[in-house]
Amino acid sequence: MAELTRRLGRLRPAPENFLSEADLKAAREGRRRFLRTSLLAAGAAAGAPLGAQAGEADPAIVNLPPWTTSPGSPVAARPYGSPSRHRSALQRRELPGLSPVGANSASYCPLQGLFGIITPSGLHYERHHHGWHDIDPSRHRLMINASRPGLIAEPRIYTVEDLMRLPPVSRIHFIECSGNTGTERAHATMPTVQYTHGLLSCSEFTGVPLRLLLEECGVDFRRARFALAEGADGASLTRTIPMALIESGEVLVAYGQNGESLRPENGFPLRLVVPGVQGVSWVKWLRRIEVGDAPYATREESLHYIDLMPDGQHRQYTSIQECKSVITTPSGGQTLLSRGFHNISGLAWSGRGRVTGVDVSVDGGRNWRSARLEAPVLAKALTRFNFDWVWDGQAAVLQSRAIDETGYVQPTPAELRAVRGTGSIYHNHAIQSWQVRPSGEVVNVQVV
Ligand SMILES: Nc1nc2c(c(=O)[nH]1)N[C@H]1C(S)=C(S)[C@@H](COP(=O)(O)O)O[C@H]1N2
Ligand SMILES: [Mo]
Repeated sequence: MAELTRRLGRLRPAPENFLSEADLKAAREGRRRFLRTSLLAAGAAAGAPLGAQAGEADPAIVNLPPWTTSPGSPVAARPYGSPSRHRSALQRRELPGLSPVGANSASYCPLQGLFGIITPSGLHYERHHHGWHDIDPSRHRLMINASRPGLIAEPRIYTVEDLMRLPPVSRIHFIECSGNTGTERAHATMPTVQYTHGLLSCSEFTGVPLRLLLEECGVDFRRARFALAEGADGASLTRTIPMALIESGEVLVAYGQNGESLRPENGFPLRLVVPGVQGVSWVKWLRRIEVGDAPYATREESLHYIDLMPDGQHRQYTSIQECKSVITTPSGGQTLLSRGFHNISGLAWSGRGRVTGVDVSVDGGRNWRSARLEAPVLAKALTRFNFDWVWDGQAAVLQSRAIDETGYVQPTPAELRAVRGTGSIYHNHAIQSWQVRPSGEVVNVQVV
């Protein structure tokens, strides 16, 4: 970890901001103007209105820009659209030194630059145990079989087209790697929210409830209490899924993501969607479901994805991602360029259902006030919250604390450590703190 942190020290903060250098320059100029205006309006407290006085000769108003005086690009210039080049700094990023092999690695979602709750598919975080493939869907199959006779009436093999002919459902859900925020379990390490919380994304997934397929195969649900999901990648990633989750109808065999087919990195042509459950169970490039009557104790559930508890025992088959939240703006690596009004914005989620509230503290957890939850607030999906804040230029520590419909309150790092210790790298869902320095710089700190 020390090595990792040392390497990270070399990361330049600028690319972690979603603002381009030009944006930052403009913002700094705006700040100078702001200071001038504040001086003029002597006595006016923090909270001076944004924007310049219209009397000022702003060249962006006075001179007609080329986009007003010339024709734009033709409609057919981009058969498949892409983001503005002015937002090219907004990228998923790999953690330097996390893995010596790019095919067994992760990329982090730039949460600091996203709005609302849906993750653009091209910025969805990635975690591959053995790299990704762009699988030819015509050569892909989903087989459903059983570990022993009697659990299923008829094993079946589905093509992707077969599945797309069945009645589809579309649902918005978050997916979070259980290793998300794992680096922060003992102390603050990562410089930005992208690296502390970026193994998190939220999409609208479209597919077929797995229950429907199992019903078609005549599964004996009284005896088949578990299912094994298997991926077609070289990792042959396998995870046990409790049948109760499948019977609830929530588990999907998905082919759609945000209105189009899954991206290859996210499992095209088929992936399992297991709402509320840790990312590893959302098997990508799904090729097989085996129904059985006992958990499978695969490599990914006996060697990895187990939680070492303070008493030396391992928790196995942990799956639900607990209630958690994080402030994404302002967050580590960003800089507040002026005193005055700042919107504090963040994300909250719970693997157990809906988020019912988010509290925000600007003084390191001494005082809390409720944040606004923005619609829609959906079960097992990201929820966006916003909070009005006037920064007085003093040091501040920003925190958010989420509560879900089961009444579970997101714990402090100390509370979580008291029950879980620091041995596990998984399931750290403790409160995150960002310190705002008088200089306006925002840094990762841990308040226990
Ligand atoms: N077949 C297969 N499925 C997989 C993985 C994998 O390596 N192979 N990685 C798992 C892990 S650990 C996570 S966190 C999620 C990541 O999904 P994403 O890459 O779409 O974000 O996929 C899971 N499903
Ligand atoms: Mo993961």
